[in-house]
Amino acid sequence: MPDLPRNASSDQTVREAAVIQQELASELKYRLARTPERATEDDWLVAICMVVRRRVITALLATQHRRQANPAKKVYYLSMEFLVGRSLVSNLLSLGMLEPARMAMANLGLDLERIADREHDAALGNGGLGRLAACFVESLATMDLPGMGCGIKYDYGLFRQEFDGPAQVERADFWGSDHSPWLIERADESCIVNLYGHVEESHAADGAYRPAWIPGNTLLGIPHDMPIIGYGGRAANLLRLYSARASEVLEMGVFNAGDYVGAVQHQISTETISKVLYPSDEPSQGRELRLIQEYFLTACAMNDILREFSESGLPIEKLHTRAAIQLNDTHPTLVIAELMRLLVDHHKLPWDVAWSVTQATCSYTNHTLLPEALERWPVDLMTRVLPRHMQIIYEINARMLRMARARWGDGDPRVAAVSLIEEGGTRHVRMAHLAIVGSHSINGVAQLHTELIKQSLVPHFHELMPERFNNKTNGITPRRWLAQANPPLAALFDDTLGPQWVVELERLRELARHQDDPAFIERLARIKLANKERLARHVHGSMGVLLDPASLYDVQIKRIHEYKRQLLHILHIIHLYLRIVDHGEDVAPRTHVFAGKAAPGYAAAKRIIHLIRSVARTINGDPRCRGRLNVVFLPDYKVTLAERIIPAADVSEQISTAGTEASGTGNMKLALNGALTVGTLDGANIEIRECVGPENFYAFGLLAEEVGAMRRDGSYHPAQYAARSPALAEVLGTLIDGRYDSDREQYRLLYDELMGRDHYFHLADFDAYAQAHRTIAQDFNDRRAWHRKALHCMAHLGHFSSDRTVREYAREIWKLEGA
Ligand code: 26Q
Repeated sequence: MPDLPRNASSDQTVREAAVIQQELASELKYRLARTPERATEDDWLVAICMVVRRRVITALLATQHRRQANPAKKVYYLSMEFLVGRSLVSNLLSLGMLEPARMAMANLGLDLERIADREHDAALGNGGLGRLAACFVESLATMDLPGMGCGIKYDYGLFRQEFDGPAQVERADFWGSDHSPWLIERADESCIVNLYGHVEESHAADGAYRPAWIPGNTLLGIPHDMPIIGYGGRAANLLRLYSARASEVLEMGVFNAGDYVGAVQHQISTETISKVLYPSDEPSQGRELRLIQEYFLTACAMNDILREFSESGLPIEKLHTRAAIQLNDTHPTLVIAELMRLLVDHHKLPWDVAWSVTQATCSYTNHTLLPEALERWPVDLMTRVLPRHMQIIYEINARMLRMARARWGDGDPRVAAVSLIEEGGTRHVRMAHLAIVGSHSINGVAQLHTELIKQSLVPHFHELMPERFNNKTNGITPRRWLAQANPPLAALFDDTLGPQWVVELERLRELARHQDDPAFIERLARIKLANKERLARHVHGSMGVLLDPASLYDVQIKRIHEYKRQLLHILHIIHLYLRIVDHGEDVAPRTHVFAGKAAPGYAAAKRIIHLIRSVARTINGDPRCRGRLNVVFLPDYKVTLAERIIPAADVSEQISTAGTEASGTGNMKLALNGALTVGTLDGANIEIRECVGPENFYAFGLLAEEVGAMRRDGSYHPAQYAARSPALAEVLGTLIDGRYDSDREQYRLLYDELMGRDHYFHLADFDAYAQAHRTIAQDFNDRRAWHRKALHCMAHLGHFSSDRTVREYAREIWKLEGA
């Protein structure tokens, strides 16, 4: 059974395999000083990565050389997160080297799959936002568009998840980036980053205000480049990740003052800046280190952007003709103040000119509607860490408020609503407001989300500047999420459509012609079964749990968050369980697969994991459920685990409370791999449903509008739903009867929240959700009709390629040539 995609084997493959084999031997000998007899799998991993790295670098230099001859506008994608995952297989795939590499390894008596499985994931992101950034840089390279991702080289990625019984335990994820074969240190392009200190007021001879920022602390940003090779190997871009290092200049000063211990101390504290990725939902307000990380990224990236621009010889007023800066959420928003500072203080541009250049260069993507997730920084903190930037933010605000007053009148409440400063108690800087006023484009990530930004999140900004708001529905790269993750399905697509679908996903439309071909449907069914068997082997090997590949695999994999409603899913599983054990009913065999991490400080999310794992233990240990109901929570969800689970899914759970999930991208990955979706009309689910047709999408639940109305008028009373639905009442009762945990009070808080406030409307949607699942169970009985639906879905999902998304950004926001 193939685990990885296969390119056709030919004489050429044999020749290339021979070359690779020779290079492998050379790497092993001269880089690692090892003989093949003594080499470990990790040695071979290094050797094969080095062989691939040579070709990656060749492609990179060729791309840079070609572009130097013809300079064009370039996008800088600024993101605190790039959730890249592994790179060996994706690079092999892009370079068309998979088959020869496999053959070379086999000739040496080695298994490429086994070796590749030893690579550590680069987990430099939390979830959707970080993975989107990784898909975008891949699409940019594949489409040969000039672009660079700018991020942080964290020493520790997102924590590893382990379990102590049902409870999540976090472990540090040290991913060994200092020895990564995919990173090239560029110490020669290091930059200085200043922090703290004060602003000295002074005036130029002409009376112009010329402030000088006297920093209190200085550190170095060291770039590390990860080449991102486009599919087909024709172009490569860079993902540039900065690490922080103590600046020797400053250290010397401290030494001279005789404070030896202080100097060493200083080194420790500056180097913590790129030490660890913050888990989202961690209370970040007032976390000085996070603010410094955000500024560190911003300052390093801005330094590179201006250095590259200076090579054009153009005047700085033309920056926006050569550079587009995309802000991935508000996390890099300080770039607006930083660019203003550099243009006004260093390049001596008049404020208005500097402001026009900044706005024309920057654009902002919003990824969340949850009010508690909007970034705000205490003014005191910002003043202490970045005194000159705070002054600039005040000036931006003063000018914007003048405009708002001119428009609405002095006392109008809308004026205070758009202010960059939130008053009352401790004052805060509203980063989304800064991002909005400093950008020429503000986009949401799905149609509904963009509408909600305009109507509910920042309606007054929309009123002031409607032309800046636009939608860019998310997408995913079909290379990683189909060609790489699901080789058997990709092979079927190759056989049916030719190879071009990988870069033109809309070509999947032609699959629809095979909907009524029983032999084709049968092939699809077999592929799904093989993928389910493969996942079952993995689960058995890693957790010792046996799954039944003939059962329906119902999958919910994503961060654990109340709004994503894993709780609704587990309540429904309890309902199925009670139907079996208390009512003696027969239910169609099902396997429920969960995976996902809870932020370490998010107690409610941790309780949900605890409940799922306890219910799983109860159900899996109950002989009455054998062969009918199975529940697993797989530990340590990450890109690599997603690649394993997604091809094996029959049903994709996308059940967030309507109006809360900005887009979702797992919904796209699962559907593209032939899972049918049970989902609310939320985020990109709505657009997926439009594409695949309502008869191929199990929609249920309240609409965003209905949820919004009930929230506003306070008309939601969850206990009433429990009173009206015996099935629901029964399920809820088991949360506090000691069935899943010997401590009856273990899930009391959860129960009280559901019956009392139920902020995410679980109870309101429960019956509709259970009904949708009854339909699914019936439909799954007719296996041929089921796979026909799955095929119809896949055929109509071409729209959700990140190539399409990136092309829209490139044409409509970044204005890149050749997009
Ligand atoms: C902020 C401050 C301090 C520490 C962490 C953070 C932080 C980090 C990550 C806040 C939010 C995030 C991540 C947000 C995210 O992943 N949003 C998701 O973005 C996807 C891509 O657009 C969407 O598909 C999802 O709907 C959205 O939830």
